[in-house]
Amino acid sequence: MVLPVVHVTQKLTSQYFANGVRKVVIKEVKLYLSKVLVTGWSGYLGWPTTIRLLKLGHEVMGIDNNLRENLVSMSSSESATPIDDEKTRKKFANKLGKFEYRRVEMTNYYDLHQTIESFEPDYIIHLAAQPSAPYSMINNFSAYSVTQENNNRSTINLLWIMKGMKKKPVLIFASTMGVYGQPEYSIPFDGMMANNGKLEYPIPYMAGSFYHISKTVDEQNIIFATKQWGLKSVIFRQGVVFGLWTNDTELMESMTRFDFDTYFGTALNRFVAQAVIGQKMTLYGKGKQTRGFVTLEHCIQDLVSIIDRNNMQNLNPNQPEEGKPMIRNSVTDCFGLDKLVEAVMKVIPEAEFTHIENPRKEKEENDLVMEESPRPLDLQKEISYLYSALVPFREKIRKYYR
Ligand code: USQ
Repeated sequence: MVLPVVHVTQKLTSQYFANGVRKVVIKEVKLYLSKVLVTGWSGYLGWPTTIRLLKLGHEVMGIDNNLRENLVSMSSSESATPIDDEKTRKKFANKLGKFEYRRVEMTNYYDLHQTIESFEPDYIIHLAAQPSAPYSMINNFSAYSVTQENNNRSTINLLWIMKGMKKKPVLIFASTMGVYGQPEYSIPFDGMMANNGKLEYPIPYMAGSFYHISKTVDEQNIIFATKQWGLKSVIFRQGVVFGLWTNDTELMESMTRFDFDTYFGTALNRFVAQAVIGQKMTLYGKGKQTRGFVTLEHCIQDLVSIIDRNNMQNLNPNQPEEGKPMIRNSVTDCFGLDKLVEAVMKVIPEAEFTHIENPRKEKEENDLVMEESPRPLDLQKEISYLYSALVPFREKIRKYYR
């Protein structure tokens, strides 16, 4: 297997204590460092992913067009957490490593092409998209121009650019568990369906919104182009991401964004934001829908583990081969929405909820079973961290609900 991109030799110091004697051992190790292009770097996932990559020694270029920020403000809301401007974030990022950012409109093929050619990434983590299912269901403009056209054009531009590159980067595409819909069968680890014992076909797509359909089309285009042109790609299907805590929280002077509004706030994040201001948590329908949820930390770990080969003796099972698209789920555990509300009420006893008529057309009740086992999670600890992190921004959240 052809491996690394950049070799760096580092000296490691280990300490042993024997009979009270302290020994220092200097060890030579090789680190495999990469150049990573993060699209959507200034978003909820993009910023903590950028930080983690820099901390691990990778070089990062971030691109963004501020779509999320603009759409949230057009929805009369804003991030509950303060977001530093690009220059301030860059200054902070540069304390950790080599980081550059550019304002790039990914639907503009020429600009995107120039940016990628000049940076020559080894990996592209593609997070930039209109990410909201309810936003995509407002009208024909939100469904098509802002969601499907924007998301699909950006991804197809990336694929054609990659096709023409001599040294082809690996594409890591942020997709969604929503492409499965609410299936009755258990979801396989690699998202593929057996054909005569061979895992070959993606399991049927049953997306439940124009947004989720945009991800379905993106996936199909990636699978097709990967096979046709011998590209390397990983389709990364994440559950509903929640929380504000990551392993880098102590280090981060600059917080990531946190949306809580009807369109861009996702379930558990909204519930905690509502509890912070004494607003009843809005449980849609009976609250018996089950979804895959993933903590912010797990999601970043999963994304970065595709790139990071340093802890795996270079045998990272996440490395895709040419022409063979790889599918990965990113989930901590599956929960019914009512269970999440109960968990919030355990942490914040004064929190209340109300059932409201479901504005979405979805199964009232479903089980969701993943073939991979759930990861250890202290849900109450996550909720309680999130609650304390949001308390200072109470007024901003209250303003939205007024
Ligand atoms: N829900 C409520 N109350 C609320 C908000 C949502 O009960 O106030 C319910 C919804 O009815 C739904 C569930 O919570 O059954 C999840 O809704 P959501 O808004 O948290 O998440 P969703 O629309 O599915 O989309 C989010 C992200 C999207 C990502 C997706 C992963 O916006 O970018 O792709 O989660 S997944 O859901 O696994 O497809």
